[in-house]
Amino acid sequence: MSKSMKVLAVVVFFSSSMVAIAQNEPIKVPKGHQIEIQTSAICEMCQHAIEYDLTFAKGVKSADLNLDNKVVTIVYNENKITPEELRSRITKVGYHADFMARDSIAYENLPMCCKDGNHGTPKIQVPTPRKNN
Ligand SMILES: [Cu+2]
Repeated sequence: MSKSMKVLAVVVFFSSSMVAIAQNEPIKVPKGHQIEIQTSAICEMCQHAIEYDLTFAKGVKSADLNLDNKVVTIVYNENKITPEELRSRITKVGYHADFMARDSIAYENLPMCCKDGNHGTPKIQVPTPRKNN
C-alpha cells in the first residue's frame, strides 16, 4: 500500500467512525430550540432517569427519549442552556451523550438492569472517557 493510500485509509476510517456518533445540530422550533442527542439508554428505567433529570434542568421545556433508537429529543430555551450542558447532564445521570462519555461513578450507581449487557448493548459506546483539561 502506498503512503497516500494509507493516509486515505486513515481518513476514511476516522470520518466513518465520526459519522457513527455524529451529533445533531439544534433546530429552531416554535417553543425555542430542539436537539436530538444519542444516548446509551437501555430500558424504560434509563428512559425515565434521563427524562426526569432533564425536566429539572433550567431552560428545558420537554425531554422525550425514544427507546427504539435511544435518542432523546429536547426542546429548550437557548438563552438558558446549551447543547453542551444538556449532554453533560446526561453523562452525569450515567449515560453516554453523543461523543461525551458517561460519568463512570454515575454509571456504577445505576440499577443493575441498566448496565451494559443486561437488556442488551447500548446503541453507542464511547470506550475511553474524555478528560476535560
Ligand atoms: Cu435501564
